[in-house]
Amino acid sequence: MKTAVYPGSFDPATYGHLDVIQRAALSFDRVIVGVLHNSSKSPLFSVEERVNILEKATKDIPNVEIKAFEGLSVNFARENHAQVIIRGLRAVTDFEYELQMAQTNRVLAPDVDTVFLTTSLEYAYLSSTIMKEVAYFNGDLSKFAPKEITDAVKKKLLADK
Ligand code: COD
Repeated sequence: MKTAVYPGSFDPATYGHLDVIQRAALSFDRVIVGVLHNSSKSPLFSVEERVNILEKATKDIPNVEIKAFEGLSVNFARENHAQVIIRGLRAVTDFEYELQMAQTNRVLAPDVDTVFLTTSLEYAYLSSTIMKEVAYFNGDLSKFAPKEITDAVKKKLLADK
């Protein structure tokens, strides 16, 4: 069985992330999305909220599971018997960081490979950070993520204003 993990912050998930998940699910028997619980960062959404958001958004894809994880992505991959780490690539700006991370992961775990899925053109500009920035100024988020997610982002960001 070919298993892939797709680790990330997903704070929160966007159409860009969901597109990568859908496409990975076509190529692997099992895709486990790993939501990083990083106690040194203060994300907008708690890890439980980020997991919940992704579970709802991927409920119709039978071979996708969502799990929280702490620590190294390669350990998360090994714990889940995954042969592959999926990462998304948007632009050259992603490439340097992603290459360094893939190479480091290969040194740490030669049995786990990284597979890059290039962004779909319509989501090439999109990130969770961009979505939160537009939400903060009460802009239209409909192109960035499903309504359930964009409503949750606005609720969080506009409640404190
Ligand atoms: N289109 C395509 N791909 C996209 C898009 C888009 N619009 N938006 C985001 N992506 C991709 C990103 O390029 C990334 O590959 C993935 O989706 C997740 O994105 P984010 O921003 O939610 O998550 P990141 O990049 O902050 O996640 C970083 C990790 C949590 C994976 C990383 O910090 C990590 O592995 N941490 C654990 C410690 C570790 O193992 N470090 C590596 C050793 S150096």
